[in-house]
Amino acid sequence: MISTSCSLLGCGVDDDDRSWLMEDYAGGVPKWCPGCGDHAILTAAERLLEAEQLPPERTVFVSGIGCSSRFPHYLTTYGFHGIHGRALPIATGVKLRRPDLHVFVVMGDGDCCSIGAGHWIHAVRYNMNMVALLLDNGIYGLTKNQTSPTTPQHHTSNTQPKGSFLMPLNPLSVTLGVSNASFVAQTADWIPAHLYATLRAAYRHRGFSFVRVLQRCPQYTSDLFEEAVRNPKFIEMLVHPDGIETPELDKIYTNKRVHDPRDLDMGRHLAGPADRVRLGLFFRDESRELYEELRQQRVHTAQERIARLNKEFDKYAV
Ligand SMILES: Cc1ncc(C[n+]2csc(CCOP(=O)(O)OP(=O)(O)O)c2C)c(N)n1
Ligand code: SF4
Ligand SMILES: [Mg+2]
Repeated sequence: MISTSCSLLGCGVDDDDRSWLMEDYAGGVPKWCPGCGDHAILTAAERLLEAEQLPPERTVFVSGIGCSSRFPHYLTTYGFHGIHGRALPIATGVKLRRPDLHVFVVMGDGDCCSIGAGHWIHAVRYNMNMVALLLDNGIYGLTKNQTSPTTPQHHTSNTQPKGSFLMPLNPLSVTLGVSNASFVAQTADWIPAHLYATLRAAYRHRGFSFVRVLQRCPQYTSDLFEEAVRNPKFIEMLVHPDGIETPELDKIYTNKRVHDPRDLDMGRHLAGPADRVRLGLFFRDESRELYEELRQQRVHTAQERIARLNKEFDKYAV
């Protein structure tokens, strides 16, 4: 941190006097495997925090359980390492009570699309102003190699050693199918410029921003994105002046498709099966209603909160 302010401790220095560097947001040393895509996603998040100058004490990262869900430990913002599959209801509660906070949710594919699937659908429908990141490595990483809903068909794992029986669930199509969806994007951990631009667009969107990040897990699904990592021809960038633009990548990723993110039907079509990986903004609509505005609640003062707590405790006093 550059300046000397200390408004948290009540020294009376304005928040405006403070400024933050990327390293101010760095928490514990990540324990992820070498080459894990989560490292790059964490770096992109730190870049965003610095660029947007988000005060750590007004920013919350909420997660469930999984390798990806260790995210809050590695940041100095507030964090809530929650329960498997329950990151979204926790974040919903935080945002409803404290709409002034910047809320980010980090989930794995097991966390979001399996045990947390019910919460995911309703969080999209609630459309609260927060960023939800699905770090999709197509496997349960933390528990060491079990099939998840996004595991490709025939991929072998500890739970399905003869190969996954089912077609994988498509997180983009699911999200785009929920009423009140307002921002749906896809990016990849190995393309830092696109990853950062996507996080920035998601943060700036007014509403629930769902970002699926294709995340490499060299430990259990090392072949999952290999073709797309090695050969940019396997990637198609969705581009539009109102979408996610990365001109610095133009010479590398030459497959481009103009897609107006207001076109939901086309967004759904593009999210469907394809012979290449599509990255970019599939849909955005800022006019959709936010649940926290429909349910606007007054923020209580510290004294009021203490009084309410004491009243509650008094009920159980012997
Ligand atoms: C209620 C409950 N069920 C199961 C588990 C065991 N568990 C912990 S993490 C996890 C899956 C993690 O996979 P994913 O969400 O894809 O995250 P990743 O580790 O791949 O980042 C499971 C099944 C648990 N902690 N709690
Ligand atoms: S098991 Fe996979 S997802 Fe977990 S830290 Fe290692 S590489 Fe990353
Ligand atoms: Mg996973």
